[in-house]
Amino acid sequence: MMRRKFKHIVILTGAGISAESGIPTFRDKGGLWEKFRLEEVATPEAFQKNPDFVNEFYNLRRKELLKVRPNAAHYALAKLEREYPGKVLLVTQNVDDLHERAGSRKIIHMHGELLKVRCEKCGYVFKTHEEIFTTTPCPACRQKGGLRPHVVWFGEMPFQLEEIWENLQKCDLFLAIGTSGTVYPAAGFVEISRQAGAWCVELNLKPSAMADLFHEHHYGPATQVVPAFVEVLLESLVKDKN
Ligand code: BJW
Repeated sequence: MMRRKFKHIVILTGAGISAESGIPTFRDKGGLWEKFRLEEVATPEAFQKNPDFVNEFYNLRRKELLKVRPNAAHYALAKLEREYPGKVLLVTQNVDDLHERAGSRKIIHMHGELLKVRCEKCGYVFKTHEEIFTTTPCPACRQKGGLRPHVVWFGEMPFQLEEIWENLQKCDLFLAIGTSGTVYPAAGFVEISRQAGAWCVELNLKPSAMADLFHEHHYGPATQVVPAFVEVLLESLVKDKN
């Protein structure tokens, strides 16, 4: 790895970082898109056409999320945020809360959060561990039929993009972890940060669709490659001091 002290790190994570916690990815063998057609569960049109089916998909995943735990990769990134003297921003495409449970605090959920629900009638967003149905009233406006998962479907605008862009323009180290590099705008983050002069590193089980754009690659399970990479980053600080 290029040994230097970075001032501003942006980390993008995808489903691969949570795979070893027991949450299926989307596009791998055995992934969610093998069992569900994405057009039937991850678009606003699908929700409009069949809200009960889409709610059931998310109710099921919400229930499964409550059974799993963060893994060594989530903990390593939380340690990096705590111990690294520069700015560390975590941008996740994941809707799970495993980064938070591991201790990460500066985090943007660009594709939303599974444990949050939004009312389309009044805009109220709230946390819940419960199932939601078309018959569930909104706790704020009491209307029925307006609740939906607070996630970003295809064709919808990801959250906090402006803040992400600003950080990508300024960062000097960009890490992409466990993401296939096939869903935009996240897949394009490596190009933006690279053009801004950042050193770009991919950590994944195998090369992603964007692999050629990274300066450095570490392939293997996230629970192994992420903690090892974080240790090297933190050790380089100790060496600098001596
Ligand atoms: C491991 C591992 C282990 C496994 N250790 N690694 C043409 C060009 C450009 C854009 C478009 C286009 N046509 C359409 C679009 C737009 C569209 C898009 O990108 N479509 C593509 C399919 C082409 N994008 C959108 O619609 C987005 N919105 C948008 O563009 O708004 C307009 C806009 C305009 C201008 C500027 C900016 C915006 C919204 C995208 C929403 C995505 N939503 C989902 C569902 C979220 C809710 C839910 O969870 O149900 O988000 S889809 C799904 O894919 C989910 C994920 O966050 C996302 C990315 O998946 P991810 O995380 O990469 O997972 P996988 O499964 O693909 O990969 C796993 C990886 O892990 C693999 O590489 C494995 O090797 C690895 N792995 N085990 C380490 N143990």
